[in-house]
Amino acid sequence: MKRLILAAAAVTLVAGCGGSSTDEPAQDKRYDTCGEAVAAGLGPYTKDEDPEYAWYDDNDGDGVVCES
Ligand SMILES: [Ca+2]
Repeated sequence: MKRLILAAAAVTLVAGCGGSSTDEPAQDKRYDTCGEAVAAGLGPYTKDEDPEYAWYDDNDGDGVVCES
């Protein structure tokens, strides 16, 4: 009987540690080009604000990608 209790405690511990991690900032799906991202309803991404900014080329250098 004691062994059963230990097993139950172990399961509880594992379940407690397996919670969803919401610490990481959620990022949008990555596409090859801004055109695809915009077509998917994503963007725009701002420099120093959105991690997705680094994925795309800021051709006009205004600190925003996937503007349209
Ligand atoms: Ca831009």
